[in-house]
Amino acid sequence: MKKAKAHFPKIRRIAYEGPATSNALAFRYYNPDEVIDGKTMSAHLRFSVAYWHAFRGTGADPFGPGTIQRPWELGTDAVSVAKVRMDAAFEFFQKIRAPFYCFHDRDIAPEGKTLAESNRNLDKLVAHAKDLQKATGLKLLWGTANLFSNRRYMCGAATNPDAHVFAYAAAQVKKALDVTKALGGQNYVFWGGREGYETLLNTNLKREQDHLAAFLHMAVDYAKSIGFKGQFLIEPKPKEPTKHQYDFDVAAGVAFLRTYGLERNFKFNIETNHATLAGHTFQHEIETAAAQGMLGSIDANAGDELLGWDTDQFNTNVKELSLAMVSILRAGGLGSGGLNFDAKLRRPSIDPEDLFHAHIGGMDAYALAFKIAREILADGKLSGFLKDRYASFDTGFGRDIEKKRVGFRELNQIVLHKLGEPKPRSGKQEYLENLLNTYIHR
Ligand code: XLS
Ligand code: NI
Ligand code: NI
Repeated sequence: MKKAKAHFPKIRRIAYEGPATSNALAFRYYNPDEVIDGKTMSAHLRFSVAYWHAFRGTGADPFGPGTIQRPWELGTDAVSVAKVRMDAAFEFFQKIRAPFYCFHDRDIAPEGKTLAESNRNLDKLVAHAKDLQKATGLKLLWGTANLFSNRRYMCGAATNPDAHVFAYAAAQVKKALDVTKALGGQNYVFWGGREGYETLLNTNLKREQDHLAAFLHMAVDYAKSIGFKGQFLIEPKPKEPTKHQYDFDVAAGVAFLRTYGLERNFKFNIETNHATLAGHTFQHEIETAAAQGMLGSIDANAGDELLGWDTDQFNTNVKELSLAMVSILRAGGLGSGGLNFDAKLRRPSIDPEDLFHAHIGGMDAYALAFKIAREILADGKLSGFLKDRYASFDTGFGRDIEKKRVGFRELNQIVLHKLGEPKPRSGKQEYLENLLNTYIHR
C-alpha cells in the first residue's frame, strides 16, 4: 500500500511521559507498554475508538448543524471521501495508541439507494479497512449495524410493526455480521436504538418483545452458520431516542434474555451514561452483569449531572472509574471486550487536537483508575471488610441457609431456643468513604 498523506501532520504519536510532564499531548498514567502481571497495560485496558463519534461526529445538535469541519470531508464521491476519512481514522488510532476501534456499518461506508448498493459500498470500505488493519496492527473490537438513523427505522427495526422493515433489518444485520467476521471483529453489539415505543396507543408491547427475541435468535443462528466466534453483546439504555426502550438496563436485559432462552449467547456492553440515565451508577450496572457472569464490554463515557440526556462526554472522574475498575477486576476482567470511547467532542471543540486531548484524558483517567483499583484490591481492606460483613453465612446455620439445608421451621427453632435477638452491626459507610479517598488522593 502506498504511504498515505498525513492528516494530523502537527501531532506525533502520543508518548507516555509520566505524571510530572507539562506536555498536554502526552500520557501521564497510560503507559501502553508497561507490563503489569505479565501483560501490557494496552492488553489490560483494550482501549477502542468509536468511529461514529471520532470520525462521523460533527457537533450537530437539534438547534444547528455541525461545527466540526475536517479537511478530508471534501469531495463529491462519497465512497472516495469515506476511504480518505478511513485513512485519517487509522492515523488517529495509531497516534493515540488505541489497539482497537468499533463501527456501525453506515459509519464507514455511505448508504446507497438500495440495500445491494449499500452492501457494495460497504464491501469497498471493508477491503480498505482490511488493508489498513494489516498495515497498522489495529483490531476491530466490535461491529454493529445502524438500525436507527434511516427513516425506515423510525418505528424500530426488529420491533417495527411492519414485517417488511423487520426483514430489511435482518438483511442489514446479516451483512454486518459478515463484515465483522471478515475483519476479525471480537464482538458484535446490539444497541436497541429505536427498539421501544413512544405510546402504548399504537404499540403491542408483547408482540414487539417477541419479535426482538426472534431477531436475536436469527442472529445467533446465522453467526453459527458462518462460523462467527465473536461474543454477542446487548447494550442497555433506558430511553433516547425512544421514550421506553425494551433493554432498559442490565436487569431488564437479563430478564429478557432468560425469558427467551438467549442467556447463553449474550453478555452486556455497559455504557456509563446509559447507566446514569437509568438512575443507576456505572458500578451498579457492572456488578449486576458480573453477578450473572454476563459482563462483556464497556462503552466508556459520562453524562452531565445536570442534563437528562446521553451527552456522551469523555470521563475524567477518577473516583467513579476506580470503583468501576474494582468491580471489573473482581469479575475477572472484560475477556474479549474492551474500553470503547463512545464519547464525543463538545460542539465548540473544533480543533483536530481536541480529539487527542479528549482521548488522552479518557485513557489517562482509566489507566489511573486501573492502578488505584489494583491497589485497593491488593491491600485488601475493602474486600476484608466485605468478607467480614457476610461472615455469619460462612459457618453454622448461615452456611445451611446458603446450602439450602434449612427452612423456616429449623430457623424458627434456632431463633426461639438458641439465638434470641440479633445484635445490629454498623454498616460503616462513612469510614469506607474515607478509606476510599485515601487511595484516590495520595
Ligand atoms: C447510543 C449508543 C450507540 C451504541 C452503538 O446511545 O451508545 O452509540 O454504542 O450502536
Ligand atoms: Ni454506546
Ligand atoms: Ni450512548
